[in-house]
Amino acid sequence: MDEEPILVERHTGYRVITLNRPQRLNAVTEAMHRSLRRALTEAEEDGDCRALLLTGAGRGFCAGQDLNERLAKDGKTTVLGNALEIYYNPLVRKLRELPFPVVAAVNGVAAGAGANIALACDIVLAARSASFVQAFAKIGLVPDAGGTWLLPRLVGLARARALALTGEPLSAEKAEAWGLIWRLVEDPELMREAHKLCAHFAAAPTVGLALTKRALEETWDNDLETQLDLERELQREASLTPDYAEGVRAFLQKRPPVFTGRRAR
Ligand code: T3D
Repeated sequence: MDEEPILVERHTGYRVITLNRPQRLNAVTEAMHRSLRRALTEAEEDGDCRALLLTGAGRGFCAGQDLNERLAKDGKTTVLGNALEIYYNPLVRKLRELPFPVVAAVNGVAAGAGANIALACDIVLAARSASFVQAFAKIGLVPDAGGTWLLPRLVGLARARALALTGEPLSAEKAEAWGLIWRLVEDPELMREAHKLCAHFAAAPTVGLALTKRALEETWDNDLETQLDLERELQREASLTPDYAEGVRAFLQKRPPVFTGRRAR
């Protein structure tokens, strides 16, 4: 029987999704896309899930699209576009829109769409041995899975251009120094740190964090006036949550807060 393309673990308050094709550095197949979509929807619909951890099995995080699916027996390649519309674009949108933090634990090489899927997550931790490769340039493609949007915003146009046009690997150390990722972690510590972060989010004021994600997502397209209006609206919504009331009470009573992550008061 074929191995499962992803593995899902349930922990208290969060889930872990592991891309699971280690012999192919977790290159993405249609079957993996379908499983991933299902797993993300289930996590979103589970009111007790307040964070998500995405990682890869074996020595890689994800080598992007499985190129075996792109070469037909007659040696011809597939015309692309549909695959992005059907699989990659909804995946990136979903990662950005999930109403809780998504942590990527990049355990090894992240290439092509694999790199940009990692960067689409809210917080990226990378093992020292990991690297980020905009591999598209090596096979005549354009960075996708949000890469052309994210890269210049994260590292500036000069570095984004060089990464995208050369396809040179970027070490985790440089990725951290350039602000491409949140933090580099020594290899043996990676999963412990990633779980620690998710456990923290599992006890956090989830609705406030979801609204924060939205504010940061929309900031790129807004001028200051529009963003101030958005902050007012989101803050109004946040202030209606029981977690806000609990946060204020706990602060004034000098005790740790107990957040439920629930929406309505
Ligand atoms: O098509 C669409 O739907 C549009 C969307 C496109 C999105 C994309 O992601 S396009 C970009 C696709 N990805 C790549 O071009 C990366 C290809 N891989 C590599 O360049 C290298 O494997 C790495 C730099 C990622 C890692 O190099 P290395 O030396 O550490 O490992 P390796 O020996 O190259 O790979 C290990 C095995 O994984 C190897 O198989 P083997 O020889 O042991 O049987 C290799 O063929 C396989 N593998 C790695 N990447 C892919 C792959 N097999 C299929 N597809 C891959 N993308």
